[in-house]
Amino acid sequence: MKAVIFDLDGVIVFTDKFHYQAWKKAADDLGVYFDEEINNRLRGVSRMASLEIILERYEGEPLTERQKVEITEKKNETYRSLLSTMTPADVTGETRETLAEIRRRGYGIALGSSSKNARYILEQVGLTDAFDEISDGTMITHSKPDPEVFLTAAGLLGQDPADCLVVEDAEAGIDAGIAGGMKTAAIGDAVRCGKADYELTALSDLLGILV
Ligand code: B16
Ligand code: MG
Repeated sequence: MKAVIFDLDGVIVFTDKFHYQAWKKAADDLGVYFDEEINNRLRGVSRMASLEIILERYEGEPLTERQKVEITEKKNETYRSLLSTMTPADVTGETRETLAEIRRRGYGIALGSSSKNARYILEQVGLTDAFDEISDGTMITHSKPDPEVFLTAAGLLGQDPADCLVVEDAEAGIDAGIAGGMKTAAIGDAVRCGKADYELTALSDLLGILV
């Protein structure tokens, strides 16, 4: 392996609670039931696809595409105001040291996130410089499990996908890595799917893989 492509939410930072609060507000406005379990299904999924999952329980008047866009825009405003409270203290020392050591060992490092807020989050937590390249939700048309975000990252790094390791917390992300012909490492929730080449209990486990 020559490079590592990291997912953001659920791997480097943990913004689930903010997504939950913002989607809960949107769901309450729509009169739709929403809980943590439904929120877990939104992991790694794009903003509009997340709304479609929430609307599975919607029983009101059919919504137009324009209304759906307005709902996602409003959700994003709530989400960004919550993100504005993030600071460098929201990234663990273990995460910072693991990224720094991987760089020291000569591997390329990229971000491969579905989020359109990825750059903002990295700025908030002071991690922008830890990545050589950033591929995010603003640069792709197909969301995970499509491999586009990871293939874009590999392209920016100038690496063959087969030489890249994708680190993911979502099954959709592991599927995307596999579809892109990359090696995959699962952490958190994604371990349960049993599809990854490596299963991590902590991010620093990567240092035992990337020798
Ligand atoms: P945004 P990741 C994903 O980020 C999140 O896991 C997912 O819950 C979210 O819906 C998606 O980004 C889009 O985020 O609304 O900020 O564009 O895990 O791929 O880093
Ligand atoms: Mg994730």
